[in-house]
Amino acid sequence: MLFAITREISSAFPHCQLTHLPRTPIDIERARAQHDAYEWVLVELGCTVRRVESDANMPDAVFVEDIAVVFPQGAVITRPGAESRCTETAGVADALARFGLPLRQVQEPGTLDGGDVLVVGREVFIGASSRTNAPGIGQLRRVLAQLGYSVRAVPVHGCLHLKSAVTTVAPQTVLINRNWVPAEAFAGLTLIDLDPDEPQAANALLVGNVVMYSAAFPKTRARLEQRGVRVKTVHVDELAKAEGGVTCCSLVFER
Ligand code: CIR
Repeated sequence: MLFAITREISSAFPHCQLTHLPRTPIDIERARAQHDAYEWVLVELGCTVRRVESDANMPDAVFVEDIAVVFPQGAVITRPGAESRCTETAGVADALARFGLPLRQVQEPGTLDGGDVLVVGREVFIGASSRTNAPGIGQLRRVLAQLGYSVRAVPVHGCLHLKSAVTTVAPQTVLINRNWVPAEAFAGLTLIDLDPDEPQAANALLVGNVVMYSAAFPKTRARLEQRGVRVKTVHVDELAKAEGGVTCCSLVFER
């Protein structure tokens, strides 16, 4: 069965972390409505959705992707690179434990955000970003080596996470912004470039054989469809004001 863990939008959401975007007013009710619609699309795509509660001490909790990396053999709870987000780990660990998944945890001095982890088959790309440091990458590399995955560290510049710059849209195929990550790191994969007018457009969530994708990027969407990718659009512009995209709002896994 396919599951998706999501997390309630905190009442403190307007006080979220921001790194590359200026702060603009966030309409929390509109954000919640967009988040509900996002969850319904996950259901349409075959997921059973489990929404974890949040509270006023975790403004960024909705971006649950950053708090864990889930593999069929177990999950790694991260140690988020933004200190304000460390309050988020316990609730996600509890939720994942209910699925019977063995849990490991990134330890100090490592920091790692799940948004920096891109799995393509047996290969795992980990972004060296402002949130994910070398000890964090080293710790995940050791865990994944035991599970038979190879790991490649990728420098990330100009955006928050690796998955702001590159995501999977079909088997062995990624959508990429080459200005933020070096394309050579993904040699051997099929690369689809985003439309240059839409630099934020690389974040797509592949569920089964359908890509969930923000309605804000029609030009890149057309490119994806020309390449035979099936796309389902969602309106997530209120969530994007907090620097989140479609991958950030769920942890999707088979169980
Ligand atoms: C943060 O800065 O942590 C949040 N405001 C946005 C996190 C987005 N997460 C992601 O791209 N995986």
